[in-house]
Amino acid sequence: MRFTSKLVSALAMAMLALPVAAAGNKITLGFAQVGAESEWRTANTESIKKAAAAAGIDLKFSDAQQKQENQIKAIRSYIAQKVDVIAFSPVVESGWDTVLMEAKAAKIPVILTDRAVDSKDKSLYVTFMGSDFVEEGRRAGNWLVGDLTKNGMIKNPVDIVELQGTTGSAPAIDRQKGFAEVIAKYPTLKVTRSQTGDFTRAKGKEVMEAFLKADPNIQVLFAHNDDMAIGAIQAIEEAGKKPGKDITIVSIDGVKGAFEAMMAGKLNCSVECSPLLGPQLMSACKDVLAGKSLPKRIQTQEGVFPAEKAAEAFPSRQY
Ligand code: GZL
Repeated sequence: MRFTSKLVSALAMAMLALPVAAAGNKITLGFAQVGAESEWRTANTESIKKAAAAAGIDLKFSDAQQKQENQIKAIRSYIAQKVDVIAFSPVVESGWDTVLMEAKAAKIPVILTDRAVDSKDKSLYVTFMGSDFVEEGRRAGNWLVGDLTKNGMIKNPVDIVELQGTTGSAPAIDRQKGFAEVIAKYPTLKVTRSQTGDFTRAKGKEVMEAFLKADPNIQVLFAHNDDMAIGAIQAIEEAGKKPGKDITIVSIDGVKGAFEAMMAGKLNCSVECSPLLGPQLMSACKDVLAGKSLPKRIQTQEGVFPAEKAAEAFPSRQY
């Protein structure tokens, strides 16, 4: 008799310890999105919303207009609403420890998607799922070296300008690092100007206009995302030059607008960075709440699209 009652009370305790969601109720996910700054972000938001609906997960969603204080406010409101799990794409790497400790104190698991944080305390989040941005920068650099070698230009001095993503963001920091690592091996390749275009078309165009005024000999543009490259293409055309011919352009994301620009001969290469993280995020939410352990890092797999491959690949693109 004593043994049975002990077993019953142990089971009851175990049930109490499980999050409510795991007991068969609908999971509530609070997602704090960066903003709506680019085609990539729009596709990422769509992937998350569609995947939540398909997974039967109740999604609370906020758009921070690329402001960290708005993301922090949103995370705090999810904590107050006692959601089952929180996920977000940190607009910048730093300044998250305090709010993540509040989520930890409230026993709400946090999943990082797309961008990473620089917190030393890895216990503040369950997993980080997203691309390897340093590798994306290397791929852009390696494509450029291959293209310049093929065109017999690698031995001559080449002026490269760089449109950086949002200052302090993981993709901007890491893509710049990866690209610089590759071109450092070629003394003729120099990044003569590098400035943030904040991942938007408008800012990319504005900064490229300034670059063109300052340096009429620009031969290459490396843009940290396709939206800034598309803005820069407009600036190059308005300056009376041919984008993709007078100025070689390599960018990152692989969005529809980039494929259209490549098929029009205005963009030379787009390194893929998949925004389609929704399904992976929803299964991670379910696993966490079911008490399963997740790897600290879940990396998305992606490729490189030179212009000559764009037309063939375009019909099967999902974003
Ligand atoms: C990368 C993502 C970046 C995209 C931009 O994973 O965070 O933010 O490259 C987007 O297009 O704005």
